[in-house]
Amino acid sequence: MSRGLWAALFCVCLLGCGSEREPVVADTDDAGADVDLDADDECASPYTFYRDADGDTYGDPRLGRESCDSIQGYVLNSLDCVDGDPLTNPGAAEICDGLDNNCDGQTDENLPDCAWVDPSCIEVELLRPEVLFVVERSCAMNEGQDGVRRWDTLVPALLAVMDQFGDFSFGGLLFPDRTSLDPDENEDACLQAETIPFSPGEASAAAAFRDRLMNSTFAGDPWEPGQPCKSNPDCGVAQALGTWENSDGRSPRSVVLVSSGTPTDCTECGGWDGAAQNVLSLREQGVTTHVIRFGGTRGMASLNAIATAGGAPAGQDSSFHDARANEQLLPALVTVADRISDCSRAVDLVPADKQFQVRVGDDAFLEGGWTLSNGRLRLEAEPCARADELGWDTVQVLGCDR
Ligand SMILES: [Ca+2]
Ligand SMILES: [Ca+2]
Ligand SMILES: [Ca+2]
Ligand SMILES: [Ca+2]
Repeated sequence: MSRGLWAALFCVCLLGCGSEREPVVADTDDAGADVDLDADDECASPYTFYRDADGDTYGDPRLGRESCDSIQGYVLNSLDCVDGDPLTNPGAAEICDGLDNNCDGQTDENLPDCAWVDPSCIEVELLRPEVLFVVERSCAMNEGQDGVRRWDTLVPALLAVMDQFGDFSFGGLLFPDRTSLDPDENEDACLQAETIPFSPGEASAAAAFRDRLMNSTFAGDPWEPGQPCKSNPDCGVAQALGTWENSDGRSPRSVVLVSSGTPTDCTECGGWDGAAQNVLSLREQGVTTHVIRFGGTRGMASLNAIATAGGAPAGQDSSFHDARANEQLLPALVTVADRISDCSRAVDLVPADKQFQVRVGDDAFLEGGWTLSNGRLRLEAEPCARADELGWDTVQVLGCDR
């Protein structure tokens, strides 16, 4: 056997020879025809050769043949992942084409600017979670700590969460309602909360709620906290019930109730018991209610009851999220929003005959790192962290022809 032949054989074995024995190989004559180096075809220990149909020197792992001698069109390795394409093999460079060119199981890896989409692919829509803030603006919100009233903590915290979770649809309502600037008139009545409802996927409600919140920090605005100095979370929750009347019910929906827990002398909507009942009714409609106690020291049992009925208790010690102090509010809101996000999104109709890939920014995940079932895309830790970092708007679900 020539030195050159041994060198060639060594190279092939570096790429994955399964056997440690000295292989029997064929040499070729000057015309290129095989010459049997081992006259005895019935050797004791034959080798497995693999079909190399595309001639790239890498074999098809599915098509092995045992032989003592080399076979034309066969090689000793089984490393080709596409044996119909000589440009796809472990020695090839990865290029941006939606395919795994180097047979490492990953597609378009380490190509930062690659966002290749096959024209035969369709995009599956991710549905935005719909979150309705139900926020107390009673006179309790004019109290506070260290000279900072609760309202001046609450408004920026709500705006910050709406910014941070920009892929949610937000709506909101403030209770108690105040339609008259005459305090006496408002003191006489336990008024309903006024809702800023939203349509699925629309940003306009969030913008309207934002404007209302920002204006409410100015004295004289109808929605500044204060009169009537009564709290009616029962009516707030009752208003929430009607919010999704025109919704198609596909998006996951949540209420986030922010209340001081101050007892109300308004019972038009059933008081605390009525609020818990309405939260149960919301749950029957698929709406989860999260409760944040902001400031205040009272109403804890009632808030616990509402939070338990809402289906998303905070933890073992209390069912509501506790933001007794101003600085606890933003973390509580973020915790709730994280739970609503839950590394998952509802998805629009998923065609069954497609092969799915999920992209988070420029990273593509053909399989692994995510599950797509029961109308929900769920990302595992790494792609979820990436989605949180880049924003869920960068997450794409593509269904491509197999
Ligand atoms: Ca091949
Ligand atoms: Ca190939
Ligand atoms: Ca690859
Ligand atoms: Ca590629």
